[in-house]
Amino acid sequence: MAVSLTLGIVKPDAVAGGKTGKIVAHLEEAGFTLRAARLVRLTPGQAEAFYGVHRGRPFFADLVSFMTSGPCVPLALERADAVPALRKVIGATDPAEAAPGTIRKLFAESKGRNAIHASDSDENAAREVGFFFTEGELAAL
Ligand code: FUP
Repeated sequence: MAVSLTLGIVKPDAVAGGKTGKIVAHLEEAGFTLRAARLVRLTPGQAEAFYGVHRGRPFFADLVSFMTSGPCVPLALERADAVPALRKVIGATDPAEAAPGTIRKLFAESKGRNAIHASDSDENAAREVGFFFTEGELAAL
């Protein structure tokens, strides 16, 4: 089990709802170490670029609107097998289908407003960590 990095984002619904601390605590209790974090409000251009793989999908405009509706908290998270571990901890995209005890089951409102993002592959994790954080920020520990 190699130690690796993944990207999580506490989404605007969870930040506005005062859930950031509880979600970060949940991640730390699940064995993740914070390597970088910040509070940022995405521009429409940034949200469109980040979710570019979903461009053209019926929910894309709502997704960009939601992700730019308020601040979010990107997190660079380190753990053994970080990508699959984080996907397991956050649960299914739709909280109605998420397993008990997962972050989306505990904190998400709906499939669209679902509290947290997690990278879905090592390749995307590298791209997404790099989207928000520089090498220097990750190394400065
Ligand atoms: P996930 O990896 O679980 O975040 O889900 P996806 O990458 O499939 O989708 C990215 C985001 O688009 C979701 F978090 C929420 C939004 N989405 C919808 O609003 N409706 C859908 O049917 C699918 C995704």
